[in-house]
Amino acid sequence: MWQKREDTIVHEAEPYNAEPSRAALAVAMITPIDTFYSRNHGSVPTVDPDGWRLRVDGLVERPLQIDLARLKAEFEPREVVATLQCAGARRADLVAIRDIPGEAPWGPCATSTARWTGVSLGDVLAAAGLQDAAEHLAFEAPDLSRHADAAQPYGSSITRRKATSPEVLLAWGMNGESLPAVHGGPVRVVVPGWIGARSVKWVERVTARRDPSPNYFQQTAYRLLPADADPESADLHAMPMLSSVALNSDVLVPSPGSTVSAGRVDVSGYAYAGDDRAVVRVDVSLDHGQTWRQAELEQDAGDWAWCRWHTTVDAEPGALTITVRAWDSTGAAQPDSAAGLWNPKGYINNAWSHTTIDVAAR
Ligand SMILES: Nc1nc2c(c(=O)[nH]1)N[C@H]1C(S)=C(S)[C@@H](COP(=O)(O)O)O[C@H]1N2
Ligand SMILES: [Mo]
Repeated sequence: MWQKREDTIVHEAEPYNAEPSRAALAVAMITPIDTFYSRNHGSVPTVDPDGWRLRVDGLVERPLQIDLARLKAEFEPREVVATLQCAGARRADLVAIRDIPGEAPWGPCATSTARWTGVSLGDVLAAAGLQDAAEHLAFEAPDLSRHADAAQPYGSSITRRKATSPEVLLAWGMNGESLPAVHGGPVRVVVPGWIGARSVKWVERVTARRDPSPNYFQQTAYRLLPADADPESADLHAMPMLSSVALNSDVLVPSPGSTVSAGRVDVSGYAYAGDDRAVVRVDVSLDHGQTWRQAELEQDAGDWAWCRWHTTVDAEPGALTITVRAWDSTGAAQPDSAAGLWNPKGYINNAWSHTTIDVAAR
């Protein structure tokens, strides 16, 4: 479906929610379009590129209405290699601790990297003239989600500070092709370093506001609740709205449960630090975190892309658990326990990952 690989793991066919296998995701720094995960809250809308318009309104001096040709002609083209990661990535490890009803058990591959082409949102906002009072930029899309309480189209917002950073794009290109419908074509927002939910697909309106978007997906979903909160009755206003992506990492090869031959085993994976942080080190442990060795980091693809890593371990016959954790440029490391991070919506599991494989005698 949606021209994804045969081995894609489909959590839900409609709305379409799917992530690649670890082996497929491991292949390249830039994730091919047929491999890139896809997360949808409603049906993928069909938006005619010729009829598409972007409205820019709210707290601006000059409200705009721009078609695709003008967007391409009037603003400087930009290309950014950026990783998107869903706030629900690695939820499966939280579900294993305690069930999370109604949320897909995403693995680590709700994480993918593309070369995005478009224009800086900040350039378009400058043309509209942001008023001083504008603190948030809200995005609206036409896709209707039944999951929202009062069913409503998808929307979200980001702060003025992030929205005017040059890496935030209105993108129409993905890996050199025109943006496919399932990824938000003809035009989507790409907010590098922030949870995927803020990169609104099929964007048709940008509104400058004093406050965050009133949309369900800003106000209710994507808030981090404490473990003992009831999502139905919690006072959400006291709970943070998720923005930047947490420092995270996982093993992609070998996959959990696979069998390898004893001896030298190549291990590889990714690490990712959101927003203005960078991955500086990745550690691998073969004794559940008692002792660590450093993995080798591969050359990165710029500030907004994940960091791929690899190492070789000497494996003895029997069960082997490979534990991984990353460190970022602020000196922070991932937390050790997924149990300690469990939350009722299953967001942001960035605990050390444990991958257990079978090592067969040669
Ligand atoms: N309009 C719209 N934008 C959206 C969504 C959506 O359902 N509708 N899902 C969001 C979420 S939660 C994520 S993780 C990313 C996924 O982008 P992708 O499908 O291109 O991988 O899109 C975001 N943008
Ligand atoms: Mo997401």
